[in-house]
Amino acid sequence: MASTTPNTKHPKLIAWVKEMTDLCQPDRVLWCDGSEAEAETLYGEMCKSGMLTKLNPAKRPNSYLALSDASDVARVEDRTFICSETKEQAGPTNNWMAPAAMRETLNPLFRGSMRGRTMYVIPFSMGPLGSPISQIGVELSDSPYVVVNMKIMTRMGEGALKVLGDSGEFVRCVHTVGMPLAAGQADVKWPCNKDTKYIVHYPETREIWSYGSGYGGNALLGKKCFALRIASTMGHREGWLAEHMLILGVESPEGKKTYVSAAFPSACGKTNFAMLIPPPALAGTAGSKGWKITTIGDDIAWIKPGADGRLYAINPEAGFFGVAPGTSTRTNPNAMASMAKNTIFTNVALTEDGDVWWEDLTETPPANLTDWTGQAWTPEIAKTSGRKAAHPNARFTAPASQCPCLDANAEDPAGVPISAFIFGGRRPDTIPLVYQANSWEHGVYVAATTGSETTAAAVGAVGVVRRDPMAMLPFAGYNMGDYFTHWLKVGKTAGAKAPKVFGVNWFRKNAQGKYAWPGFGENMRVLKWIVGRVEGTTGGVETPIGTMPTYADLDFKGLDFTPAQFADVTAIDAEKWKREVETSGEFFAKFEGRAPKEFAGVQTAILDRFAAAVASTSGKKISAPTATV
Ligand code: SAT
Ligand code: MN
Repeated sequence: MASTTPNTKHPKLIAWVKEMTDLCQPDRVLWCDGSEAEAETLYGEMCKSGMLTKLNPAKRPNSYLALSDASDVARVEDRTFICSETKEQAGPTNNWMAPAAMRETLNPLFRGSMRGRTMYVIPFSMGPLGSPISQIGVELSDSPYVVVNMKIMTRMGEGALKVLGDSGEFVRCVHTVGMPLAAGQADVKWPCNKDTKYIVHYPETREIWSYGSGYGGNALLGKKCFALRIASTMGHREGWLAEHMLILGVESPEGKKTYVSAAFPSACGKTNFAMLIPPPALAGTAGSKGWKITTIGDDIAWIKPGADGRLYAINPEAGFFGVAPGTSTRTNPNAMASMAKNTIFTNVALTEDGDVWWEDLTETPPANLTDWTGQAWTPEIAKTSGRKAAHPNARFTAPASQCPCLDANAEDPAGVPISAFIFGGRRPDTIPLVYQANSWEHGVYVAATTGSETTAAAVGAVGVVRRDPMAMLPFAGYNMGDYFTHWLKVGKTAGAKAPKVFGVNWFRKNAQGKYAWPGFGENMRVLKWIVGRVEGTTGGVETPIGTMPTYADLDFKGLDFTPAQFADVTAIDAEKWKREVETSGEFFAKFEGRAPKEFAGVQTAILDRFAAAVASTSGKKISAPTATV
């Protein structure tokens, strides 16, 4: 149970908690042990205060619904700062303020910020307890919602303190909702500060200060703030990678396991890919063994060189903080099973029988719901007003241990060896279904040029490629130019043991403007080719952009997919690639000479190969590969 006395002897931790208590002035301080009893008590208190609604235990055992303030529903990138010593260290893609100036800004805000509230001391391990790749953090927060979410998302409590011991290093995380209560003042259901928000990182001192938001990545500081922004700077210094990547295992019918790690910008189906279910023809039937996908993580990977020179990855998280809308038994049965119980839902709709609902969970929406803003909702209301039942960024927080396809080695402190990196975005044209980079340098270039084409759903111009290198644009804790160079270095050190790198695109459209690839479970066919390339058992053809499969190289068993359709998803056009290289070059120019010079070499090689190919086909366009090498 949470206790008012420290459950540690760590002098620096105790002193820091005292210092923060003096600054934030909470009514009381509770040291969390991460026990079930502690969570029970907090859930009970939050149901009483109205912050949570307990769901029907017959439908959704031990699960809760939180509805946030309507202004506090997502990460706030414009309020996110990397306060390194110099602006150059943060680079052109991060907001920066000098550490001293930021401390002067934050100190008055944090002074007295927790009045009327409890400060919870939340020790946690990112990664399996005691793994050489794991790191310890301690979050101080005045939100009980943060405590119960951190219990699901991290290894939280006594175990983490034990690893920390009396003198271990830890990342200091302070979080306040920024809404102190005067004596006798009633609380609101979702406290936050509507006017002022700061998500601040000090890489040099490994500190995170978060003010004014109670939501997800702004408040669960182990996730994007620590596991990506701070950890990426640690990795830069120490020779490892903290990446916005899923990790999955591909098991062949013979039982051989290959691990791959993949990065996609948001809205590309990352969680679905991490939990992919192969189509029946590849999955095998009763009696015949087939291909199987197992999940290590769906969002973040920490990757370190092992003693044998290969790169080993762990998932620093212990749960999934996934987007609910669009998730269903059709798109992701494994995610649905993961959230069947012991789950916190945020900003989804409530059904009449005390369960949850969101857009596309079922084909036919229920007749009556309470929507995420707490108002009555019917399909008619949705039709006339366009009002959604769930917020588009509504989330489920579910324990990874409940995932039916969780990999047997998910808790292995040594991590799993990565054989391939995969990068993809939403590209209606230009980028083929899959291609393999020719070298590590070329692979890092593929990763660094990752991006999605903008759609009408986002503000700004439609149809331009928004670059999101390694899907890390909002998460790199230092200059992305240096980050690219670091990637080059890590692969160079691994040498021949470096993972192979692949670009993919599940979102290619045909001449009719329709998606040309079925996606979802069918992506297994691409994974099978990738594994074959890693093993050296599958063919491919060299093209100006790398090695691609021919129609015969992909396994289309059980799928009616014609060579003409294959041409739709694999054609590469010299003119479009010229533009692709140009716009990538414009993006790299933003880094003022800090983007690696190797990228220019890769670009020249691509253009040269296109020129040669066009010449050899007497001016005709290059089309889908037909012959294998
Ligand atoms: O809010 S989180 O950062 O945890 C999730 C996301 O936006 O990717
Ligand atoms: Mn993410």
